[in-house]
Amino acid sequence: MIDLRSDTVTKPTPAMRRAMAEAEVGDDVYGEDPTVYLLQGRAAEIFGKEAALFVPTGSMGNQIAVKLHTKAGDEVIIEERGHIFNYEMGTPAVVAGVLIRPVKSQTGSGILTWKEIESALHINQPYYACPTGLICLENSHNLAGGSVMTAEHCAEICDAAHKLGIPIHLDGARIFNAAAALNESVAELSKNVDSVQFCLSKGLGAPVGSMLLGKKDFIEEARVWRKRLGGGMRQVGVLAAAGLIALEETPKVLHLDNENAKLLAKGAANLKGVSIDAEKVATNIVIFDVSNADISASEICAKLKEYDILASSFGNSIRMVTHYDVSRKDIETTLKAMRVIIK
Ligand code: TLP
Repeated sequence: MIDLRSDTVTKPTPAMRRAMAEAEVGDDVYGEDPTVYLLQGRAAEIFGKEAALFVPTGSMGNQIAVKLHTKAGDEVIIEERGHIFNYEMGTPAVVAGVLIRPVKSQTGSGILTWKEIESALHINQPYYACPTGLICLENSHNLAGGSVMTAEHCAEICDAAHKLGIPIHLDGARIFNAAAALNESVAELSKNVDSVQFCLSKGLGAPVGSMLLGKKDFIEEARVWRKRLGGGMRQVGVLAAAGLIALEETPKVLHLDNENAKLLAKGAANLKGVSIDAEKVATNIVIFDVSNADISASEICAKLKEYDILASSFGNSIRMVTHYDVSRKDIETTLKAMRVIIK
């Protein structure tokens, strides 16, 4: 199988499996798991943040951040295709009692400008408007085709928001892919944000887990909310051990996933009825529109399956995500199959 549905499908590498087998563990709810502490310390060091917390999923990391930065009745500004808004099951409303104010990115890149954010803010408004409590950014931006935000752009938004007393949370599920594409450190890409979440279990290849980072007090509070939400895990060093390897080793090779995505996008762009601007594919996500093809997106995915290739369709679009377990040869095989299917 060539599984391009997501980078969440990677299997732990032999080195991860060995580390998991040998991990020193303790009860992390008692704060006694040495491997979790190592991972949290290392993540905080890499990101230049005061503290980090190991959480089971990216969604939990994001939602704890939304909860901690806001109060019920606040509004949260987010680009309209943002994951926190579209794919986290309404949790901001359920857990934090906040409203999402989705904002369209006029360029289509998914990367909001400060001007776009500013026009959606509610500050010092009459009593009937929901005050803006938080701005959420996403880098890379999943549904916008893995687009990236530069460190300068993020810093500009943070500066302007902070002047108004509004915090910023960064959903950096794939921030290491963005860092590889921009040739920038993840610390720079998240420098001025109040909190950042990144996933160990996506492009980095670990089987489970995400990290939430921020100030020490914020992370202590996050620890309470993790437990409240059922995310207090016990001898979880077995997972943190894989996470440590993912964090140290995988960023060195992520540029390959980005290059494979580019190759895939270029090949897809040449097919009749397929629309994608391959030049804009910067990281490991490739989303293309097939409305002008004589076969639907879901039919294309069903046919690809006959070639042992998995991809996801939504509406008239298909998403393919490259990762550790997909080689350049797999991309060539996929393009070959697509050339037969999309005539
Ligand atoms: N994204 C998944 C699906 O939920 C769509 C995927 O296959 O891409 N932020 C971003 C930007 C994400 O893409 C995801 C997962 C998350 C957060 C949530 O991470 P998990 O799945 O660990 O809760």
